[in-house]
Amino acid sequence: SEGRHVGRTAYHFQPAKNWQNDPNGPLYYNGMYHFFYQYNPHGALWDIGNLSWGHSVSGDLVNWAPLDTALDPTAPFDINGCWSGSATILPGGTPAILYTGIDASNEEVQNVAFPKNPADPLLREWVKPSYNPVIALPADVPGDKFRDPSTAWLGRDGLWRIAVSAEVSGVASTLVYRSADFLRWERNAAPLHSSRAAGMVECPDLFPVKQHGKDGLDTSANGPGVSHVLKLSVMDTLQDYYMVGRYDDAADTFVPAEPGRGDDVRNWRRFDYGHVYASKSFFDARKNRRVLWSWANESDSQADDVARGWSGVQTVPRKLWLDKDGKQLRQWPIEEIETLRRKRVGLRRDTMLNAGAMNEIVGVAGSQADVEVAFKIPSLEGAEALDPNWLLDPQKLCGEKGASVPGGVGPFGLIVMASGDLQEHTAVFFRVFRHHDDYKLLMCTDLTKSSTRAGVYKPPYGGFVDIDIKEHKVIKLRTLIDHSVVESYGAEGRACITARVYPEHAQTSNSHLFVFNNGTGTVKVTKLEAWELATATVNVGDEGFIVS
Ligand code: DQQ
Repeated sequence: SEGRHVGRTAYHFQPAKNWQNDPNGPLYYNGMYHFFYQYNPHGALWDIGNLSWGHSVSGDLVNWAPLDTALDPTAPFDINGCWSGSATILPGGTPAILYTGIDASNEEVQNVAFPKNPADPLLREWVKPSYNPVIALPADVPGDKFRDPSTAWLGRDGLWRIAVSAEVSGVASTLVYRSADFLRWERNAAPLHSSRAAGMVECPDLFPVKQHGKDGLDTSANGPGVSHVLKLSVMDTLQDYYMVGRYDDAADTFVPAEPGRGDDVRNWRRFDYGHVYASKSFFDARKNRRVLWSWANESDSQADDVARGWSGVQTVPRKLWLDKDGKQLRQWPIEEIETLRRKRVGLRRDTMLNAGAMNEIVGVAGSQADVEVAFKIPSLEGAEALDPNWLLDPQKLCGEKGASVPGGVGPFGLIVMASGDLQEHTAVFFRVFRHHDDYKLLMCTDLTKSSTRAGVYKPPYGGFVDIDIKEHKVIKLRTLIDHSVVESYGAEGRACITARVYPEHAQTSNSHLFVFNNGTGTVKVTKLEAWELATATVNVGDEGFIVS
């Protein structure tokens, strides 16, 4: 029906219909990418007792073919739901899944599952051995607070480790379990991380990153030149946070690179300042990179979800690596997305944007595009002074100083998903502030004008970009526009903002795209390229899908 297609994305991962949430068990096996996800096969809403693992396969992380669900709540150890978990490639190359089952007494336990036939390139069927659960609920953990096993990694002692989220005697903890055989797991006395401050965390991810270069590492890699990243999803804010640090596999300890941020995860760094949660990474051995998936929920009403018949998308898979500063991660859409680029338009090199400039980018469909733009700031002189209070709440600052509020250096950026009369538009922009002898770069995605519809969550999103702006006089922005998704990468992947938008005009007319400057100081667009993107084949059936 027509309604189903409103806001449906063209190249973000979605099942054909129904509800999806967390990314689960991404893996690369025998030339094929597998993606699993929290899925309700019975409807468009999350349903506590009805979660299965949806399953799709791909040769390129862009085009996906749907398969039958991989895990369904059918056994005593998961009869009330197959919740989130991860995949691990075992020695010999066979994958294993660890996931949380909600058992017959409504308690969270950890289960294992294996491919029924490892020779099947599609890994269609998964077997849940009857000896499950492999990890029962510990006595000091409430039945509803023990979940989300990570991908396992091997220590030098030859034992597997996994991280599991739990609330232990009221304290949000990331527990580590060890195992020699993947079946019998023993809990470490000390958690990898714990904090009284933030409440329950979910979906822990611990993975290594190279200190130099953009290549990824297998999850078990460690040693000289390797740092680790601990990522936790905080229920309280529904945000993902990470910390870079040193993981010691002898003691199973994680020492943060930025101890000043404390143990309250809410003060750690963010992958994304927008609307994403429950992210999970995997090592892509095919291209030697670490790839991150994240769930972006809908921001309209449940009634809308039901009417459409679906809910939830995944962000574009992102390559992820450690910045030279040893503290922040950089993210970039996997290069395969560029295979969707079709018609290309550009702006004349070195176009000057004076105060109030707003140049339309014509010639590409504004609702399905990939835009890359570089802004050169000739002078930082006019930058507004930063009120120190603003440092605490960049999101609020993005609201108070929106795209229409003139500044000194900025706001400049893109206006996307705009109606012809501009009544509806989403602004993605930067603004530079002077802060003592230094500068701060703010990045925002402002949704307040994104739709004329009421009952839609339309906040301003934003964060400060960790970059030395005196050195980088060129600020780059890449925005992926996909009907109801505006996914932006600021300053070469130093800050990301993913937003969901529901403009009314998109149902009947085209969306417009602009580059703008609303600062008093001129900025120069040294480069602007925009591509219309083709529609990927995402779970629309298996015609044309070739198994190599
Ligand atoms: N969603 C899953 C849980 C996880 C939560 C259930 C995070 O396993 O903790 O659908 O979104």
